[in-house]
Amino acid sequence: MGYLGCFWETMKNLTFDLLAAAAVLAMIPGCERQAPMELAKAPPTQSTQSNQLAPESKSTGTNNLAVDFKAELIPISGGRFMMGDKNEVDATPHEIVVSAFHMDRLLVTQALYQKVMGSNPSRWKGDQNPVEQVRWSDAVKFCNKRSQMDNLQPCYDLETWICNFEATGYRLPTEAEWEYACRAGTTTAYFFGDTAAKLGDYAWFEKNAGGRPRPVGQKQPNPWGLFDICGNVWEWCNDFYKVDYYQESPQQDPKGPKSGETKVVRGGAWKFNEQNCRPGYRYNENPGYADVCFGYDIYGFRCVRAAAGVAGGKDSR
Ligand SMILES: [Ca+2]
Repeated sequence: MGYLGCFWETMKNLTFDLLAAAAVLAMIPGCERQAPMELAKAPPTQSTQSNQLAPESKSTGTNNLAVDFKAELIPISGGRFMMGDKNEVDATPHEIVVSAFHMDRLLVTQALYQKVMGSNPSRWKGDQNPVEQVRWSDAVKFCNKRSQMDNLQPCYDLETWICNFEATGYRLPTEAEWEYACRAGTTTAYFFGDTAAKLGDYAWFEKNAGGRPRPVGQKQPNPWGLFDICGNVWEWCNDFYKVDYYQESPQQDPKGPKSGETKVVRGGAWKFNEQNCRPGYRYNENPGYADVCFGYDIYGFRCVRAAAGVAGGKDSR
């Protein structure tokens, strides 16, 4: 075999190896959308903010941000609401009843994630930026670890990934809880009205984010005090996604299908448009159970806890 033949043989093997690697990744749930090329073309370009964990005291008084950064939970009273968005094929409006729970008023920050997990997977580094490049499986591991740090009973079985809703610890919101909290008693397309005209007052999205996620808590909260509930990063929910789930879901505290390929994410993100930031808009992503999969810099989360598990309403970190 001549030089050229050897070259082509090498190229063929190389191509085969790449295809094989891609095929292996594609077979693992959670890897379809985040191909290695996607990561390769988008390296962290800069990190102007310190990657070190800020002392707690740094979060108060020294700037004009709307909130300090304690991870406080907000009590959400139970109630009844119309879940869905009439403009979406997978979100037929229907009445749902949600029990009381408590929800993080802020997205999980990189500082909190670092404190709990000892690592920070985010692409866009910054203590008060939302953690991103977290898979669903990373988010639930965080929930369990955070529960243990607060002497609470972890909700997740990390072998079956099943959530124990009776446990006192942290978990991801159900899709219904997330939408109920986001709508905050409103019945309009957005919690501030039927058009997106004021979205920039409440959310970081493609028109104002400047191509990256932003520190949490800088925009106005929704009527129930939840910051960045629309935009900034998509928020992992506990539920599996199913396109026609609303046709079969129970009216009281729906918890999603028993099984599925993908998990629900909600709320839109810094590189998505106004429509994606609607409270009723459903999106979904592979959970990334396997370690070879990568997180994506548009996905983050906030935690909830059962109302009964929160003593005296005082819960902060
Ligand atoms: Ca959000």
